[in-house]
Amino acid sequence: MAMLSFERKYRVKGGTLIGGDLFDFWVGPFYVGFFGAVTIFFSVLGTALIFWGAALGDTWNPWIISIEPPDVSYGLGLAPMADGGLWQVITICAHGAFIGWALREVEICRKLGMGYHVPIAFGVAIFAYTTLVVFRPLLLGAWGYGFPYGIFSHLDWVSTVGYAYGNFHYNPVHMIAITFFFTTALALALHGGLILSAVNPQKGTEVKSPEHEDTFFRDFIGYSIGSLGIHRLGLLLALNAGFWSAVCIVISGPVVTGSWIEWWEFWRELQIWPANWEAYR
Ligand code: UQ1
Repeated sequence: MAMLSFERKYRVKGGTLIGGDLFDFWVGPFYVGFFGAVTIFFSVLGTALIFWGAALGDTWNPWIISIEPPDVSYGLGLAPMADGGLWQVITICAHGAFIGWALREVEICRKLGMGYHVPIAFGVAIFAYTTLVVFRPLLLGAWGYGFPYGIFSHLDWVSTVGYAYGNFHYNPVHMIAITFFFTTALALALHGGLILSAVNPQKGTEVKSPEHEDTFFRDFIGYSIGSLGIHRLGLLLALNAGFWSAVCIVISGPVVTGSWIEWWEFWRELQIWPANWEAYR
């Protein structure tokens, strides 16, 4: 069905979670809904507060502007606006905008009678952000453990926190997260390459079928996961990348203190090694 006639068919009232028919309309191609209004409200307010914070700072260089969280001495209390309070309100606005965006996706899924896979996937990204700026600061007892909102400043935060635990690459859950990121890239490269090789052929040659795609991988590695399976695998890999990223940082400090390098001493300390191990050399 042509896109425009399909849209005419599906653009009907209903499926909203909140607000009834009040926000149930489109602006040009964009569905609005109650959560579209929520997202616009928090995005505009949050962006304005970032400009306020930038005006209080000493640079307009977009690379250097930074909205800093409060000092850890404020603990879990509210800080004055110019001393980390802006960061706290901007964090609330970010959550309002992100969660509004996710629920707007849910309403669109409901209108179309589709599954909630896309908002659930986006929810995992929100969860990773919330872990950094809410869950971990709560567990450590101060909002000052959140990361600053700036281009270079957040990179410096990642570097400093990484080295505060010796060397973050020795964090085993960080290893798991990285492995999922790399495997996601491998899966998307294989999938994107396979689809283009089959359905975007040279001029004058025929488009190939899913049987060609399956056969390529059966000939190559003796197994094809299938055209539905590859998308299940891709979603699984990508969600795990975000999830284990959140886990690897939330355990750094709240669960494991000190160095991730020394953490591996547990292996030497296991009571499975013979006392006279040197005799075996
Ligand atoms: C695959 O087997 C498959 O099924 C035909 C795809 O669907 C189009 C793919 O995109 C890819 C990449 C594979 C190969 C993947 C594995 C895990 C064997």
